[in-house]
Amino acid sequence: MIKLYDFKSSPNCQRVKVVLAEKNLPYEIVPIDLRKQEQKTPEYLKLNPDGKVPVLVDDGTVLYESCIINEYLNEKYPNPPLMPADLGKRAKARILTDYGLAHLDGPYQKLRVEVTKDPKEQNQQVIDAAKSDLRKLLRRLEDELGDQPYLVGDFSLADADLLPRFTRLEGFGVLPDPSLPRLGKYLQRMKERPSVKAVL
Ligand SMILES: N[C@@H](CCC(=O)N[C@@H](CS)C(=O)NCC(=O)O)C(=O)O
Repeated sequence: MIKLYDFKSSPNCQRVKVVLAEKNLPYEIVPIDLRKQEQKTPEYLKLNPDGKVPVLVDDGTVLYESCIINEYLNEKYPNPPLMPADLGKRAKARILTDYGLAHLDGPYQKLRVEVTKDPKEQNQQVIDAAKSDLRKLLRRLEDELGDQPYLVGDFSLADADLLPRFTRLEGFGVLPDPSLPRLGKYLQRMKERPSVKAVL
């Protein structure tokens, strides 16, 4: 059976659990407590030399890097398919995933660091600037979404991969926002999917 080395609230683990649920794949969870540094033990480092969760083990194949794990799951277990048949759209799903993760990461990390400080030490100017930068960057995803239900039409790996980022943006008060109405509705739609409900 598939094994997932998991820390419950980890966003990187959540995107893999969404895909496992979408594919209806049974799996065993091996809890790794990040607070106890269980991800840095010599045994764990043999699975993932980066010392991070998630790790997925399937038929003796050991994998890390959550988005790459999701690509593997989609290729090994093709039903239901979570990438468009059209190669151009597939590439687009990857472009949007990269945009939502890498391009948003600067202001996202600034905001995350600031809002997780003791409230007395938070700098409101830094928070406001990061939120404003994020909303500007999110405009591109708002436009890409257009009138489609999901980022490239049907639900895909792009949606699963970006879900944890969107839920955290909601938690940090970036979303919903009147300037991004489609993304607001999209996030609600995502949260109604059984796979997402199971993970959140
Ligand atoms: N790029 C990796 C990042 C994994 C990652 O940063 N995991 C975090 C939890 S969300 C972690 O294990 N942090 C503990 C540490 O760095 O010691 C992926 O997508 O899987």
